[in-house]
Amino acid sequence: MFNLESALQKNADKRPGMPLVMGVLNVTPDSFSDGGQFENINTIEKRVVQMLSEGVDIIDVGGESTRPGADEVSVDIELQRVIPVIELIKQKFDIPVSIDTYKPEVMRQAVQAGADIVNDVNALQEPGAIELVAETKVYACLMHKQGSPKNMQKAPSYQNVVKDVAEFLLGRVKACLEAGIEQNKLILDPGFGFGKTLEHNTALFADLSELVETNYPVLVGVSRKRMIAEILDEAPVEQRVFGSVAAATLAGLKGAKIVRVHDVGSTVESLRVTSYLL
Ligand code: 8Y7
Repeated sequence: MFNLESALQKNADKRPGMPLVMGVLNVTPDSFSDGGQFENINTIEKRVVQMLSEGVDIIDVGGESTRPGADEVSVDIELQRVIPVIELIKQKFDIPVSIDTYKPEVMRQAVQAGADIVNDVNALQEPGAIELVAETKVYACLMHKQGSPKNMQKAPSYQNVVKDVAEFLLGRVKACLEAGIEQNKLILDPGFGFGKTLEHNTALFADLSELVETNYPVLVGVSRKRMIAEILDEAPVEQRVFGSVAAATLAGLKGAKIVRVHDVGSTVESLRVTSYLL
């Protein structure tokens, strides 16, 4: 069984102050950065082997794109995409898997197939999601978002984005604890780019300590996102690697315990050098 605390401890011994690297494995035909590359299971397996060789710590399997403007997919299609992939990873490799979904039925079958972490951009708000995590005792990443992927970038607005996000996440923590989820099973994530302008994202990054100081492990996902493009004068997706690596490295320095990235090898290199010279 995967134990996040000992993984974090082992990592802290090896690379002090540096986060675990969660590698994105999209199993969707419409993912903006890996679109259409993973049509068959052999291609997926190759990608997993590559991420492992590059030093990935957790593999995040997702079957429904949550990028801004994306369409929703049915439970059946999502299951058809992700379950064989989780089974394959768990049979062939020794690596923790997270399932990127907000749907309780997908969570249930993914956990049955061996998933160790539920990565929910909806913070377990779907009816049945909290209960599922409480019963199965898996880890859960609670992410903040405003709106839904279809409309969230239209007009994001906050009183005080840092306070609003922290308040929301701590409210979800309370609901999780009341439902019987153990405290050490929770991970918090401000949800960069999910109903946030560049200003909002910048404020959340600047005050990441607000979440880090809760003592829950913080996950940061900024890889290849629009905020990187905006900082880099509208860089297209293939030109966001160095910016993404820089942001993930800084997130680690600011106390993030997990970074979710597409470019595992370059991120791991940056983190290794940074932690060595720190
Ligand atoms: C995040 C995420 C995405 C994130 C967590 C993308 C599934 C969009 N972003 N999960 N998922 N945090 N926990 O650009 O920031 O990768 S999808």
